[in-house]
Amino acid sequence: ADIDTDKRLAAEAAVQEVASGMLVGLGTGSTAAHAIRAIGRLGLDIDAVATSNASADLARSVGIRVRDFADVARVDLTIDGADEIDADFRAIKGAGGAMLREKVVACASRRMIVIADASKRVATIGAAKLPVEVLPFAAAYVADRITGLVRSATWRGEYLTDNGNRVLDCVAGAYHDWEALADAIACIPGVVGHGLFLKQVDAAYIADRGVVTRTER
Ligand code: DER
Repeated sequence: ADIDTDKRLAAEAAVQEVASGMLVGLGTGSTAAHAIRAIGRLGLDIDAVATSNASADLARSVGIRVRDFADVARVDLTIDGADEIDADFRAIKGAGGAMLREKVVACASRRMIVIADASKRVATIGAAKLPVEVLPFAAAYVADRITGLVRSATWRGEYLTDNGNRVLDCVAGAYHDWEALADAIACIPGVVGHGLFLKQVDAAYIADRGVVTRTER
């Protein structure tokens, strides 16, 4: 099976956990898009919240009722992709630029599942760039502060997130204290989000050449 088929298989396996009456968090990216389409095909009586405008549009296009997350405090189940996920269920997310809303929805979820093809499964996170969402007002200040914390930090051009913020793609390197790094980055005033998901993931569905493996934290 090719990579996209694996993404679809992982998504379709995870979507079996969606039940009528649930409020479901919809992730962002190409793997999450497979989950959104699969949920649409199930035709269940669910409400959804989306982690990006793109995912909200896709969900509505396949008949899923999407609510404004601002009106919602708790989510039953969130299904989302990742750039990397390791054996301790630590993930790096944000290649798609949605990590701030993804983090909020993941933290509001009773259960959060990562779906991915095998290329995302790593022994330990850190090879993938670590995206940091930055308030434009604070751009130069945050870039200066973050340089002391990571190996390198590069602006994702003029890209703006759904929240109107900019993104610094950081190379953390073979870090050992990811909690300390996450805290240090998060407390820089002007940083509004980052892609380290160290505690949010409860389970993973990983597809490798047509075979899906589910693991639980
Ligand atoms: O940006 C994100 O967090 C996405 O979930 C991303 O990490 C995964 O995108 P993909 O499914 O297209 O690889």
